[in-house]
Amino acid sequence: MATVVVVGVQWGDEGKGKVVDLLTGDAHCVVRFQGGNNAGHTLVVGGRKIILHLTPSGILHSDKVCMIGNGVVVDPGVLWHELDRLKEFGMEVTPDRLVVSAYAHVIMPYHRLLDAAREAKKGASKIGTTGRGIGPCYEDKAARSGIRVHHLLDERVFRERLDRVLEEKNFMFRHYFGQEPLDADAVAEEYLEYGRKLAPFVGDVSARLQEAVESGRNVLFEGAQGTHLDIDHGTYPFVTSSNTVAGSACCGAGIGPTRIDHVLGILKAYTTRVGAGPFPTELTDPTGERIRECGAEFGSTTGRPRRCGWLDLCVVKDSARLNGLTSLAITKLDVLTGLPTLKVAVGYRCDGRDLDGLPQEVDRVERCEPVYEEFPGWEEDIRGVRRLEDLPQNAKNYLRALEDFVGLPLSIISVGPGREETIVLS
Ligand code: 2SA
Ligand code: GDP
Ligand code: MG
Repeated sequence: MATVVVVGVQWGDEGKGKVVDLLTGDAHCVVRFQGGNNAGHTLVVGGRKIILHLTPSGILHSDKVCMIGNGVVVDPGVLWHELDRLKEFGMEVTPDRLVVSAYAHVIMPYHRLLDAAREAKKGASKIGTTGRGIGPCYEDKAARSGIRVHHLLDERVFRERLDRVLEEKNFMFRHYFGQEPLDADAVAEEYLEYGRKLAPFVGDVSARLQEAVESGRNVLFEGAQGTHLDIDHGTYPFVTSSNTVAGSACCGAGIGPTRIDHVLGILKAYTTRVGAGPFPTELTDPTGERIRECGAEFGSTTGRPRRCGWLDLCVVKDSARLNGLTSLAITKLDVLTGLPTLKVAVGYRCDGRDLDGLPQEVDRVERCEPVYEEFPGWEEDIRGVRRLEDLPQNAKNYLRALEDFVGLPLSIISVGPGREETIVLS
């Protein structure tokens, strides 16, 4: 296995959590490198379900180390809540099992307020963010006015930075958004307390990774959101505020590109998107409804209904290029059971021209009409299948066409949410 970056190749919620949990069995450590608690990664183990927002999806393996890299934005209140939930789940997380980078940026209360206020101001043209303060936190990081985890550990430095940044934020709240300003003392008290609790978990993720890699240990890098939500390569401005592509693992964890051996792309057997933005193969008809119902397609963080549509192989092919994928894992194949015909987009018609990839500009994507290939479906329940040869022939044909079109092999086929509901090919 060596070092593997796992990324979603669509618009998120491909089932990255399930696959990372499964692969953790062979890994030494699992690292998150971007995003924050906008992510919702679902694990179903022994019939019990847990949704992780910040903690890497390897955490249920009690002998593995999980790390939150510098590229992640950390809401400390959410992290504590999650660690409490894990304790209730029977998994106590101690500092020898979770390392939080000192350089990760902290989501502050004004980030969450700004996220909501900006969305409200945008009205109908809103992005449909998760409201977790992700964008405003990354903004401050780029503006060099962010608060990093290590700042929480030094009262004087923290207070100085907080006062400076709050002066500007409160001006905005008062004069632009017409809202009450935040009280610096109350914020400082709450966050310094988080700092005290976090202190034993804070460490040098980059150095720990170097150590692991040099001793030949297997490392998993767990992407969040999906390739087409990438701030540069996604359907801008309907994207998240971090780079979600595999290359981001290097800067978001502090490891060089020569250290990455494989990139595994996770795709769903159909497509979903939550939030606004173009989605050429979206189904707004009873078939879309049926997929939402059978696939339980509701946001793992916000509970919002996800938009559903046919598999778009152009989107997957673009992701193969953007991430340098070496193999694919397909999830939720079971959800397609019972659909008489399956459609798959293999190109687009846009402004009278044929295209084989998604255009970069959102208004052009909106004018794209998918060109579909059709495949006959299957009726058999496949959730109990554990070997490729036992899948219905039509399911095998669907998968073969996918591999041929994208030019990559499938290494995992997931046929249910449970860890064991999986066909491992290589
Ligand atoms: P944000 O909050 O600033 O990152 O939102 C910007 C866009 O990114 C999308 N986004 C997501 N899309 C899919 N899944 C995500 N995680 C949750 C889940 C989402 C939920 O696992 O279901 O519960 O609603 C996620 N996080 C961010 C978001 O919808 C915006 O389009
Ligand atoms: P992530 O953000 O990529 O980790 O995905 P989410 O956890 O947000 O959404 C994926 C959903 O699909 C979760 O509810 C998973 O439990 C579920 N899931 C994952 N793989 C499968 C599968 O093969 N079949 C079915 N039916 N559900 C799956
Ligand atoms: Mg999710």
